Parts: sequence; structure tokens; C-alpha cells
Amino acid sequence: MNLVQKIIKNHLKVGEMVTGREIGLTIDQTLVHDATGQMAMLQFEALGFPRVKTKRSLIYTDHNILQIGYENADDHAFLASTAKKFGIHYSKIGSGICHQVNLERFSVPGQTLLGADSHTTTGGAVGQLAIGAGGLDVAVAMGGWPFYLPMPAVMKIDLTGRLKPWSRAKDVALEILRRLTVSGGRGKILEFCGEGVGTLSVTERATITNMSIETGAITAVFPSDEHTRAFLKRQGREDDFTPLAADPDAVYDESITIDLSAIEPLAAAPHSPDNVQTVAEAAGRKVDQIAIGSCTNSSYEDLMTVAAILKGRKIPAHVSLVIAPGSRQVFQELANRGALADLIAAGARIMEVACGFCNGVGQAPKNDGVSLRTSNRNFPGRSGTANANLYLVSPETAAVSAISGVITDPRTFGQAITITPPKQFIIDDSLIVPPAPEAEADSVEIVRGPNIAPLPRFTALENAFEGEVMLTLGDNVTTDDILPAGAHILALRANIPAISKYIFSNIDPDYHLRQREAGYGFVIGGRNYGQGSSREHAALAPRYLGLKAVIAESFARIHKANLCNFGILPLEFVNPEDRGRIEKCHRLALENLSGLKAGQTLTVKNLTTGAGFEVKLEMSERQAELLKAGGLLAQAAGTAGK
Ligand code: MIC
Ligand code: SF4
Repeated sequence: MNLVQKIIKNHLKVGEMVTGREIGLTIDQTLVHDATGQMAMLQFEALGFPRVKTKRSLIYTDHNILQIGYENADDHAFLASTAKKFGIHYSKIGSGICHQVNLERFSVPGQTLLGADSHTTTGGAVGQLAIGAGGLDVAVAMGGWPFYLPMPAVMKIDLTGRLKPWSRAKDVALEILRRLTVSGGRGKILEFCGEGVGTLSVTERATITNMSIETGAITAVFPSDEHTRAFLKRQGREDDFTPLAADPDAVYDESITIDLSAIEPLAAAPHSPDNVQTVAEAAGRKVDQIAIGSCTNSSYEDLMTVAAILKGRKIPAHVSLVIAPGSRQVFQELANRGALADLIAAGARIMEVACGFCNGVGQAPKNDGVSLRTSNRNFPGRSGTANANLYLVSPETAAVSAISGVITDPRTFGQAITITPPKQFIIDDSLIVPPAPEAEADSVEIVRGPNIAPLPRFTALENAFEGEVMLTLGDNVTTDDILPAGAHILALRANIPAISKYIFSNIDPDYHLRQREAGYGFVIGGRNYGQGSSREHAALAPRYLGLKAVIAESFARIHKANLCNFGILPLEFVNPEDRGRIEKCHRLALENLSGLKAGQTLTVKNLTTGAGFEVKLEMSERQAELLKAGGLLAQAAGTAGK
């Protein structure tokens, strides 16, 4: 067996390991954060679970850290109280980005981790099966129910050779994206093998597994080896180590080979992570901003390298350099070793230990500005400035470019820098608050400020309905297109009526008004609809407004699951040419829905043109039942405690 199959076999609760068929997995660990946790906890409560049943569950506060109104602080008080009551560890503001802290303090080889965040995949760096999902799926996993997904195909990525000086793990992640594109990983888990694996540290592996989600893959996994043991030992957790690897004769569905020694410094040019070019090709473009951090590249090694490059140098007048350490541990290490002083002396602005600039919570670039970032997504508008140009690069490329003020190939800098981590990192978990003991849980009151709105309730699917085509969109629509990030919108994650006003706001600011007025609606998409984040609000809030079906050529996994969870029909064109015959404002109708079955074909009637076309229901029987019930909450609310 390959490593993915081994971990799945150990956690298989429902179904058979047949590629493409739905399986249900036991989940050992879960994580949510302060952009997804509010809904997850409201849903956990509504389902009636008394306490989490996982080995460990965590709530992190890392996304919504600006407090320009009461909303975020109220949300944090809500999350802290639910954590205390329901048996969850609560990582306080200032502790760090969920994926970085989870990797450092809680990752366990061979376990399953389900996170309400797409970059939960980071945990694959230690041989964990770490998967991102919508908040509702994580809520039910917290309650001990299985997590469902189609049995993945496993793609072997055979790493050969060794990276040349100045080529980094980020460049490997970008090379994978160059080859697979933002949809090439759909339905697959990427498993790394080969002699090149042993040349990469756990933090380098984490950069690669983190960005695997950008290919559409379910997740990515590295073997657990002596590097893993050393990493866990530095975290004072050697006891959590187990060696894990594929069998020597393991079989894979597909394989590709990447020669690490052939990888050059790369950049994802605007506006997609797969728009990859060499840094040498992009070199010379003037930059306005450099932003170093995010869950992709904010580790000790990353930031110590940046500090070593900047030491004794100054950034030019036209550049703004912002640096956000990924965890308090990293921040403390930088401070204790003098690296923080080097960063400040060079002219860097040190940001809070959090996601920050990565999803538009501060540091939005100027109009048409060029921003070089070490984060993982450069979708239009993600930075908070609709027309900004974001390049994704390694910390080395970012630091060297910060000194020159133009995109610069790091190989021109001189001798490469090697950082050796200390024997043991500073270990201080005092910002991670344990829950109340079970015996005291009943007396814990949940704190609900005015930003915590009640959950909307949805009714069962009608046998027939008609509605208006609200939008016709292209390929690779992201969840940032459906519901933008940015501080002012993120602050409303606990309030569906309020946040629904921002649905598709970068595409059509009046969408929410039109959808409300139209009653029921359809959205037409192309390939890979809903790629990117796990935010279930991109399904829940459109449903609240009246969206009943999305018809697309194909869907991204997490978003499709979210659509089913909230009772929006994800329908796939049988003949992709039909897509071009549908226009905005056409009226479409569907009937015979009460007997809905997975795999069936339905005829959609275009009432405006009189034509009909066929769509498929590519999903499991369980999901078809969810759709008929009006979503998972409607189907299961209040049943969990019984
Ligand atoms: C992101 O990077 O887009 C986010 C913000 O972390 C999201 C989570 C969210 O939108 O709630 C993700 O990646 O899932
Ligand atoms: Fe936070 Fe950005 Fe990572 Fe999302 S991608 S978890 S916003 S750092």
C-alpha cells in the first residue's frame, strides 16, 4: 500500500476503498479559526452535541485580529466560551496562524486532521492526513461523526536530486502548480516519495503541502522519517513520532517526477497561483510592497533567512516591507536571537503574528500596485485592492527584492544562506487555553454579542421550481470571487444576513439585491467552480439570498460539499456547449426533484428560449439525501445528542 492508503485504512469507518466512491473517515483532530469557527460552533450547538469526541480539537484566533469595531472581539468571546464548554483548546490572539501553530505543537504522524480551512493540508508535512472542509463538516467531525469524501486517487510525486542554492520549497510548490495547474490535483492526494524527500526539512515540506491545495488536490502527504523525528524533538514532542512510509512495492494511480536540482527560483504572476514564470523572467519590475509571512512561509527557517539577508542593509524609499511571523514561538526566537533587531533596522514593519495581509486584513496595496508576497493565493482582489498585482515568491526572493526595490533573482545576491534550527525551540503554550473539565461544562455560559446572529433555517427541496439566471461566469471561479475576504467582510462571519450583502460583490455589487428580488436563482459557471478557500459562507449566504442551483462544468471538492451541506444543487453540464446558450436573466426550471438520486441526469428547461438541456448530479447518495432535506442542518438538527 501507499502511505495514503495505509492512513485511510486505519481510519475507515464507512465504505470501501474504491477510487471515487464515498468513504467515511474517523477524525482524530480538528481545527477551526475565527473566520470559520463561528459558524462551526453555532452548528455544533444546533446539532445538539454535548462535547467534542475527537482526540483533540482546537479553535485558533488568527484571521480576524483587527478590532476596529466590537465584532471581532465579540466573536472571540463567543469562540472562547464555546471552546471552554465543549472541550476544545482555544488558541488566543497572538499565539499564531492555525497551520503553523498546529504543525509545531499538535501535529501527529499517521493521524487524521480535519480543519475548517483549506490550508489544513500543511499537516501532511509530518505524515498526517490533513484535509480542509467546510465548518459544518468539521462540526460533525468534532461530534464524532465520520467525515465523508470520495476515495481519492493517489498521485506519486517522485522527488529526485537536491535543491540548488537559492531554490526553495516555495519554488517546488510553484513547479507543481506550473505542471498541474489550479485544477490538476482534483480528486487526488499527492504523496511524496523518492530520495529528494530526505533533503527537505519538515518546514520545507510544510510549504509544499500547504500549497498543494492550490492544485485542487484533497491534500498532500510526506513520509514520516528522521527529519520528522528531529522536528518533533525540537518541539519537545518526540513521543508523538512514528515512522511512516509507503511499502516498497506500493501502487499509485499516477506518478510524476520532479528533479529538485532543476528547479529555479519561480514566481506566480498575477492573478493565479498557476501563472508561474521564473523570477529571472519577471526580474526588473518595480515593486511597491513586499509582504513576508502567511501559513506558507512564516517559519523559523524562513524568517531567520530573511533576517540574514536584510542584516546591515536598508530598503529603498519606495518600498514598504511588512513581515508577519507565523507563530509566537517563531516571533520569540527571532527576538531572542537578535534577528528581529536586524529586520527592524532594515526598515521592515513587523506585523501581528497572524494571517494579516494574506487575505486582505491590512496592507492592501495602492491602486495598480505591485506586491511581492510569500503567501499562497494571488487571486484578483484578495489583497483588498481590486487592481493590485500580486506575485507569489519564496522568502529569499522577497527579501532580496526588498533590498533592490525591483523583482530580483536571489541567485544574484551571493552566497546562499543556511539556517540550522536550534536543538529545542522555546516552548510556551500559555496562550493555548485548555477547556473546562467535563464535569464543569454545564455551568459554562456561551457569550453571545450582537454580532452573533442566529443560524438561518432552510426548508426541504421542492419537487419543482423555477428561477432566474443571476450570473454567468467563467472557469476557475474562486470562493474569493463568491465572497471576498478583507477585514470589513471577515468581521461579519458570524452574521449571515449581514455578510450576504457581499456575495459576488467584486463581480456585481447589486447581486444580493437582485437575488433577493428574484426569489429563486441560478448561477452558471465553467470548470472548477468554487476553487480556493473552504469558506462555507460562499454557499450558506447565497442560499440565504435565494440561490437554488449552480450549473457548472465541474466543481472544486470543498465548495461542492458546502453546496450540498446547505441545499444548493451543484449540477454539471452533460454537454459543456450548453453553457454558452444560457444568458443572464433567462428563466430556468427544474422538476421531478423529489426522487432525486445520485448520478442521475436531469433536464433543465430554459423557459426564455424554450430549449432544454441535461445536467448530471455527480455526488453520493448521502449528498442527494442532504439536498432533498434542504441541507445537513435541516436533516440532522438536534439529533446528535440523542
Ligand atoms: C483563505 O486563505 O482564503 C482563508 C481565509 O484562510 C480561508 C478560510 C476562510 O475563508 O474562512 C481558507 O483557506 O479556507
Ligand atoms: Fe491565513 Fe492566509 Fe493561511 Fe488562509 S492562506 S490560513 S488567510 S495565512
